[in-house]
Amino acid sequence: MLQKTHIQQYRQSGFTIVRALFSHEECDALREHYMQMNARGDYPGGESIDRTSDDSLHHYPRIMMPHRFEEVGLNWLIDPRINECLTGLTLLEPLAVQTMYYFKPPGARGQSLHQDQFYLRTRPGTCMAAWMAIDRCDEENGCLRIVPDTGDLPVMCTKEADLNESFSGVEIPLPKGKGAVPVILDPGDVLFFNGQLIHGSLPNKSDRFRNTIIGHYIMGDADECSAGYHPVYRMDGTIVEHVGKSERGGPCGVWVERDGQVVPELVAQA
Ligand SMILES: O=C(O)CCC(=O)C(=O)O
Repeated sequence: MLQKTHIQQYRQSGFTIVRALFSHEECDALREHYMQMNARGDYPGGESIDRTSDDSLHHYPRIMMPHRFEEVGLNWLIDPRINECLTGLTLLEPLAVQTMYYFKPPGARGQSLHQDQFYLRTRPGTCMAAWMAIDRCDEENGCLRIVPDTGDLPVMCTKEADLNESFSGVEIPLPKGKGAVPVILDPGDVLFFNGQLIHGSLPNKSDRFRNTIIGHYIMGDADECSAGYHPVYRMDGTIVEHVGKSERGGPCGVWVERDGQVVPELVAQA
């Protein structure tokens, strides 16, 4: 569970890893459950399955928002262990808004570098992610990569991403000297990180899947978040009514050099 060192690391850098928060047996059960859901092809919303495609992601598209239509997803999203970690790290009450299940089969593209707050638009404050490995996640199968020292950035401006490498079309450019580092996780390890931290993943070059489940949370001081993340749930599974819907817009950050250092500067969005 959460130790002082996790809290210190999170406060300094916007992320921390809690190892073995869930057991291997729990991960096996989640994998089996969602593999069966893919085999039945009966999940609503999100991306549709195309078993004839050359793109392995179309055979195993992400399951979006399972907590909205089945208990396994909701129970994971509001699990007391995750609640305890989020509360301990931020000293705020988490409110749950998103689940995603990624299969990331062999050959699948990754997701270009981004910040979650670009999508969630939590105001005031930021959002949090709980990113749990169901399989071992390493460089070969396209583990998550994070960019150190970015946990306190503003929302950064984006450019077009390379769609051969990424299923998402936008990415944050990095200045010279900054780079993403791999986060190697075993089943049941959970990476917690805030909505400012730049992260993403590269393609799965292995012959293994990279199953993961991801939860997103806005923190209890938030008045609003993007419309797509409603309804907002308390960690007891009840729905919160007071959170509004935030609009797109506002300035974003670009990298500029000042006094020999590359720092973000806010500009109006193009
Ligand atoms: O798991 C991945 O490869 C990327 C997921 C991610 O960055 C996200 O959901 O924000």
